[in-house]
Amino acid sequence: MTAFRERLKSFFGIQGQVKDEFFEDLSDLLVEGDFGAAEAFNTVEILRARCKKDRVSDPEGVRRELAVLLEEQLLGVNTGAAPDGFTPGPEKLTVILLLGVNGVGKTTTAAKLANRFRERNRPILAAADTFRAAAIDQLKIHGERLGIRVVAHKHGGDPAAVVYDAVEAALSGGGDLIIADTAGRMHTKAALVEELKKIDRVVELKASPCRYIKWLVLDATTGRNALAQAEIFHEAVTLDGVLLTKFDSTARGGVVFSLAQTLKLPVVYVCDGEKYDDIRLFDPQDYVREFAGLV
Ligand SMILES: Nc1nc2c(ncn2[C@@H]2O[C@H](COP(=O)(O)OP(=O)(O)O)[C@@H](O)[C@H]2O)c(=O)[nH]1
Ligand SMILES: [Mg+2]
Repeated sequence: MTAFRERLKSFFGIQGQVKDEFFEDLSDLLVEGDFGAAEAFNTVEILRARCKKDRVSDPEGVRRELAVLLEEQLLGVNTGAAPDGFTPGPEKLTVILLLGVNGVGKTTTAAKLANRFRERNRPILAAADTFRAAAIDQLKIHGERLGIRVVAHKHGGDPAAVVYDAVEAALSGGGDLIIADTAGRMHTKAALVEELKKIDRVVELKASPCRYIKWLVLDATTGRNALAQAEIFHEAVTLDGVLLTKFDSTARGGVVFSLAQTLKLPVVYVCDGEKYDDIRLFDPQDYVREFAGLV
């Protein structure tokens, strides 16, 4: 359990009746847990009103009300957002684009997803991060270990061309799911948008009708910075969801509520380690119970 969770747990562990400053302290604590100031304030105001209405005045009762409230916030945007494999429908293919800044865990997560989805699908990994030579090799190594096909070009090549070849490989019988690792460079938003527009065009022309998904990978340990990244990417390319990585480390986790409240973005998976199995579907109820120290 992280130090933050310990704090939250002991905060609710005190005896006696809650007063106004209890709610103020709670608001500060949520901010420490990576809630934004505005989201923490709003959440605590609603909580205070509910506790008054329901005549809840003990810390344990407030904690339970908080859990209900947080769960509602997540359930509002997380309903049915998390698939675990794709059943073939009218679409020939599913194309998943993994976006995100350097080092958040895109390549690792691409391998984890491919490994996980192969129970229901025939995945192909596309090395569309052609910007870093190491990324291509890294993905190839995962592919070899897992026995999953990797479509790759040379370092410096065109990412859209890699996706093109991956789609071709899939449509000629090699698979039904493409997981594309991208460079997701953010140094200029215009460059990112341009690169992705080209990939969009390839997917639309070549793979259609397909299920086309854009997931942003965020490092949970970066706290509020993760939200800033999500804002930029979402505005640039309209995301379908978020994957949180490195939840095994010091992540406090409040950013998930900001993603839901301010961007209406669901979290689909949480990764908590470097092994292939260290990925699980995001479960709003479990997440809140963990966050609020109820487990
Ligand atoms: N502890 C931990 N490390 C992770 C996790 N996901 C990725 N990593 C590590 O983070 C580092 C960067 O990952 P990588 O996939 O190369 O990131 P990329 O630059 O976004 O492709 C590597 O050392 C990974 O092993 C996770 O869930 N937990
Ligand atoms: Mg990478």
